[in-house]
Parts: sequence; C-alpha cells; structure tokens
Amino acid sequence: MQSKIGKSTLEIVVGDITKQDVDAIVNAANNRLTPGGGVSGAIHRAAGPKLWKECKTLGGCKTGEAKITKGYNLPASYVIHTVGPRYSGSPNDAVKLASCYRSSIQLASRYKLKSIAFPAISTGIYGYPMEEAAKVALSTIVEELKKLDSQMLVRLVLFDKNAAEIHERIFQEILKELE
Ligand code: AR6
Repeated sequence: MQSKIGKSTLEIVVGDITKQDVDAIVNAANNRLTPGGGVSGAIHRAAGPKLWKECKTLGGCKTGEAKITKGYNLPASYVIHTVGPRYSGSPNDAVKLASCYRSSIQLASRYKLKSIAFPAISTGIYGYPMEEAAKVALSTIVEELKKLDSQMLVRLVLFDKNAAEIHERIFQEILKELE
C-alpha cells in the first residue's frame, strides 16, 4: 500500500532490501559498522567488500545516529547505516528507534536523495517486538515527511507478509488520525 504524506509518498512492500532500486537503502547496523548478520550481512554481501572498507573509515556509529556510504554493487547509490536499540522494554527504546528513522531521513534530505528504503530496524537480532517497532517507525516517518519541503519516496521493505500486514494496519490507523 502507499499514501501521500505532504509532498512525499510512504509505501509498504514485502521484499528484499538489497534489491531495491532507490537512491539509498538503510542498513540496520551495529555500533562498529561491521557487516554482522541479518539484513546488514545481506547488504554487505550484495554490495561487495568495498562497503566494509569504507565503513572501517567512519569511526563507528552511535545508537540512533546515521552515517552514509556509497552503495557499490547494490542497485541503490547509497547506504545509510543506522544503529537501532537492542530492545530492553524501557521507554528509551522508542526514543532511540525514532531517532534512527529521523536521522536517516534527514541525512537523505541533506544529500538531496529522492527515494529511500528502510527495513524494520531492530526487529530481528535486536529483539524489538514488530508491532511496537512499527508504531514508532511509521509515526516518525510520517512526522518527518510532513516537515519536508522537497519530495521523497520512503519505502518500508518488510521481509515477510506478516510483518507487512502489521505495518499496513498501523499505517491505516495513523492515516485515520491524520484525517
Ligand atoms: N530485506 C529486508 N528485511 C530483511 C532482510 C532483507 N534482505 N533480511 C532481514 N530482514 P536484523 P536488527 C529483516 O536482525 O534487529 C546485525 O548483525 C528481519 O526479518 O537484520 O536491527 C547487525 O550487525 C528483521 O525484521 O537487524 C546488528 O548487530 C529486520 O530486517 C544487528 O544485526 C531487522 O533484522 C541488528 O539487529
């Protein structure tokens, strides 16, 4: 599904983030920006070894912050690396997760990128419950897109149908509140 938010568009799809033909894909990274497993391992495998070479020069990344590299062998020109929180059940988890989405969109905007694809940050190895994470992700993306002067396509790429359905339901609820 997709919907207009201000001048921009937010869409939810089932798919593989490494295959997305957008200006930037977002990596659910760790603080040292090492390739790791999960979506990050898949992105590094698809981008090739030059991605890790560039990551090594960046001095890591703090939780909730974002750094940008080239996309190398990926269809996307750039990778935005952001580090989600490990789920602990404290209110700070949502603050940090929101900051990942906000920082990534703001970085994309500074680079004048027109399209960005996100995975569901923190919902794998870092253990964030999908529904709780979806609320934070979608409300933050909507908030950022409303503020944006330029046009941007934000695509949330979920790995399976169940995750996509959760995101679609929560997105509908947020859209209703916006009416
Ligand atoms: N495309 C889209 N989504 C994917 C893909 C893919 N190719 N592969 C997995 N997912 P995770 P985290 C989904 O664990 O929880 C790494 O080792 C997956 O189903 O990749 O933020 C880092 O180095 C899940 O819903 O990220 C860190 O140490 C979501 O992507 C740590 O894992 C995120 O799962 C970060 O953990």
